[in-house]
Amino acid sequence: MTVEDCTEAVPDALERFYEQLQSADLQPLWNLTAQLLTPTPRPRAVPWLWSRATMHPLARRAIDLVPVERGGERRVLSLANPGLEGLPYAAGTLWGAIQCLGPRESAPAHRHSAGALRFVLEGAGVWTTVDGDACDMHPGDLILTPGQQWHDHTNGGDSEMYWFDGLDLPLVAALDAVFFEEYPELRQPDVAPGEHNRSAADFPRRSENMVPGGTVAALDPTPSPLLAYRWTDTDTELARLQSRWPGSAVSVEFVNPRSGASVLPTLSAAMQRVPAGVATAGVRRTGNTVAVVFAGSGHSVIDGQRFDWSAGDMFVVPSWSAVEHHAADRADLFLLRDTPVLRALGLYREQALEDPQPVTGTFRPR
Ligand code: 1HN
Repeated sequence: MTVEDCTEAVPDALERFYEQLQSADLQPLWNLTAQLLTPTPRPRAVPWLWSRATMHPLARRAIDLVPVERGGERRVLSLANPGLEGLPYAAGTLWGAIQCLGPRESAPAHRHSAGALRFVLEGAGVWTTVDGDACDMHPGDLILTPGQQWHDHTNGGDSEMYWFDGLDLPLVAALDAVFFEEYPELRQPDVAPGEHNRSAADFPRRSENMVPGGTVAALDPTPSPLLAYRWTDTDTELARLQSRWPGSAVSVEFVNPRSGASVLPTLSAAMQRVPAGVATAGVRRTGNTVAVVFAGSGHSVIDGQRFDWSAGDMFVVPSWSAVEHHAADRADLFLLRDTPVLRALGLYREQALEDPQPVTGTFRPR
């Protein structure tokens, strides 16, 4: 065999070997290392924004066109991150959506292993019944429907109601732990007919239901027994923090009053208030964030791209993206995160950015 024969034989042999690996359902790590072991997280989800101006008329149209009934269960438009190639997920681990109910409609009772929360955007007269406790919903309220608890939504009034749904469904699906069940009837009975918001009676102290953002240390595999966090309390607490640190952004995290942990084992929920003309310090953190603009206007810079926003807009900050929020008018941002999961698994990291990010482009919403 000549030298030439040998060098020709080797590529052939290697090619044949790779074919054999493929037919044996084996893959060689030496060709995958750079793609699998990235120096820092490379989420497939991209920074993205859904404007109220686009979403609201489509949700409104769905009220006319699509009934809420068994099978479909909910009138929900999911935030589908374009980086996730058609999946109905806001980010790799988080579901985000706008849900609406027309006058006198009910969304049927069911339960699932995925944990959910609702942040109310606009409307009146709706309540969500959670394991028999009817929780009234007003704009700015946070309502929990923890995993495996029966829940249905009822609009007892004459106006349309719109809220944000946040769930850990993509994470639960990735863990192959999805369970779903319909309740035998359309609505569950109230445990105490006519008496709403029973969970609040046991936990009346605001100071135990919300804490300054970034101070939660506890982890708890059980969800909060308090099911509704009221905007009036959130607003009061933000105003109190703001008077202590005038001219700075402040935030509260909603907590489980029994343990001081995040509201759900998988999800944290917080509200950040940024005064007019103020910007938050730049940061990267592991884990995904879905932000819902409750009030005000401004812009966020995410990995150098500028995202302008105003009330009712929703946007995603994927894991390890650099982010800072700038308020034009005083802004209140509701923030949903998967932080408790990262912390429980020893994967949580954050890194303060030394300088404001240079802006290299502006996002144009569809
Ligand atoms: C769900 O049960 C609700 O109960 C909303 O309102 C959104 C998204 C995925 C799976 C279940 C609800 C949902 C959901």
